Amino acid sequence: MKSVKQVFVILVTVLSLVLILSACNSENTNSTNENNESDNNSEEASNEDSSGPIVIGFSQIGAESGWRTAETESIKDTLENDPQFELKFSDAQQKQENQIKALRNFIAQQVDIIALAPVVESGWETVLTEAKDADIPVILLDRRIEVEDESLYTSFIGSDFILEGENAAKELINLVGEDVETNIVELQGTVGASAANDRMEGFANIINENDKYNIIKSQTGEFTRSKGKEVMEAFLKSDGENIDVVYAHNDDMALGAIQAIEEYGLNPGEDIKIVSVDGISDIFEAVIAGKANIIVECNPLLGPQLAQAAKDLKEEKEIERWIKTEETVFVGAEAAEEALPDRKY
Ligand code: GZL
Repeated sequence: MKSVKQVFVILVTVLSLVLILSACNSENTNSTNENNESDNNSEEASNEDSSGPIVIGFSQIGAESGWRTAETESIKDTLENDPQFELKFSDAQQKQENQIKALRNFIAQQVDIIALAPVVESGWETVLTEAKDADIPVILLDRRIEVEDESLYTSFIGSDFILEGENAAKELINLVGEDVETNIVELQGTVGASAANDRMEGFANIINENDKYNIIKSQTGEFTRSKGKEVMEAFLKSDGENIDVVYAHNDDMALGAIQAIEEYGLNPGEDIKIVSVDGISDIFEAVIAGKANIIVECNPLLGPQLAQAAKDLKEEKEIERWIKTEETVFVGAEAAEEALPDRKY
């Protein structure tokens, strides 16, 4: 018959064994959890790896200007040299119907993200609704769109065109003087493009406050050098001696106008002042040569911002509705000469 003491010792031994075993067990559980967790992490990691690159379908407007070419290069350089991305590129040759076709293609290929530089502001509801129904986020590049349902696009990466137009007018009045009778001809960008509509609006906001400044002619030069020259030739033919300033919505049209003014027999930059938007290197050369006067910068190097936005979207992070590009203004040959060596487009 076991003594009470012996029974007690046995009980204590059994109890401590149970405690030790349960402690080991919970340790194992933790480590199993940890293992599971690390398995999950590695599985997640492998998932990310196995999910492959972020596929971006980019519908570009075309190659109408030096600015547009610089934007395309920035996006291709950024995305095509980074294994995190696969870029599907489409050039619409300035036609909205080609952009709509390209977007439908991207939807059919189930890309991860659609990037769209919309040639004009309207006519996007149907195809963007198809993208939304396919759960493909759309990022607008460099031009805006007008839609009732703002959820049809996730973000706009680009400039404040109204501010660009206002800055162009303010710098012009600074250059010429508030009390000087000044007749302006305006070379508009592509009809219906937000960049053209807003640059016109911003410029008029300031000019209309001063009755000495008058926009006597305004017509589209389609953002191209050749059309800008052609329209300027017509302006000179009808109002030559009466034109004091050219306000061009982009450098390519300004450079075409400079050519027309020289062929007409006047001195661009002196007889007729030139105010232009974009900031491609050719316009810096023209200002340095005294053939143009004011450059309002519009940054086309949007590749890095698009890449960052795409990564953030993939990681389900919030992105800003408007990812703004920072820009400045250059007035006169000295400022242009100083800036030119650092220009990247
Ligand atoms: C601006 C862009 C405009 C440029 C032009 O973001 O849409 O289109 O100013 C280009 O040079 O053609």
